[in-house]
Amino acid sequence: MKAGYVAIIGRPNSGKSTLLNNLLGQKVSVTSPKPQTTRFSIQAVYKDERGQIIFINTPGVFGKVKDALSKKINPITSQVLGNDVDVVIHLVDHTRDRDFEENKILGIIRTVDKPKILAINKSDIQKPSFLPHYKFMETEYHKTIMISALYKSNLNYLLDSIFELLPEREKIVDDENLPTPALNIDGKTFLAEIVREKAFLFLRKEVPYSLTTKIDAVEEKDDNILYIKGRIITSHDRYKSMIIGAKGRMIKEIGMAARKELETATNKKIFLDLTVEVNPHWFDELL
Ligand SMILES: Nc1nc2c(ncn2[C@@H]2O[C@H](COP(=O)(O)OP(=O)(O)OP(=O)(O)O)[C@@H](O)[C@H]2O)c(=O)[nH]1
Ligand SMILES: [Mg+2]
Repeated sequence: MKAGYVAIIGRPNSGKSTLLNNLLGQKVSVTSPKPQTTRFSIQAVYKDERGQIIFINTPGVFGKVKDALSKKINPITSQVLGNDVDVVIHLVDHTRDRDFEENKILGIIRTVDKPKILAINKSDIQKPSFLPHYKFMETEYHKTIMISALYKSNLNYLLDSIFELLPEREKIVDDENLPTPALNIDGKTFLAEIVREKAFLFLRKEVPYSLTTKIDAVEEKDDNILYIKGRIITSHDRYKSMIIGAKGRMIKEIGMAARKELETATNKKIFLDLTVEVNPHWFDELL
């Protein structure tokens, strides 16, 4: 059989997490319209009769790194590529101009001597398009594929192309009874990510970047109810009041959206108890 590690690399917001989720057919990585949603690399297994692919999703590489959070997040992609990967997927968004940020990624990718696929995402959008800017890069890649990660178009062709490039090898992980869809995060981290995703969706401007989320307890009560206790931790008092919102409306909205999604995913009734606290040093503990 074929087996190997496949890294998904690209600038923030190009659709890497959306692509991973839709390749797998289940959500393992949170997504949002805001850049730098993903903060750590997530590994997940795809398998079919041809073999096994361990996808490694990465956080988007920022062009200009100024803040403490980006400084922690930006090197992750280079670290992933420093390990053994068999194929690299460079995901680009043709609806955005190819600027120095994309060149920075290209620079990182050029250091890797492995087969590379240029996947041009968001093919469902016609305008604006900077397609010629990306087509120009084609010669550096084994293959160029137009896809829509969101609408799942051409993903089968992308998978075919990945399998073609992967080596013949035995299974890398035992994929029969994986406890969580993603290999390197536990259940509580996954729940915390869902809450963080909703915070990214509802909160504006810099507020999502001021916070992280933690799940402290998950208890199963007898009548199919899951009791989840979580915290949103932010760096400043002024953000805390924005996260809570007038009359507690914002935190309620975030909690409700997270609860709905978790109920669908687990098929259980969820009781989600969310509180907000301030800790200016939460960056230090980031994975
Ligand atoms: N129209 C369209 N939108 C897409 C497509 N793929 C992703 N998106 C949207 O682009 C935005 C960013 O998607 P993500 O998957 O979070 O992007 P990412 O590359 O993981 O972003 P970071 O984690 O911040 O690096 C979301 O609003 C997605 O819905 C696509 O094929 N077509
Ligand atoms: Mg992402």
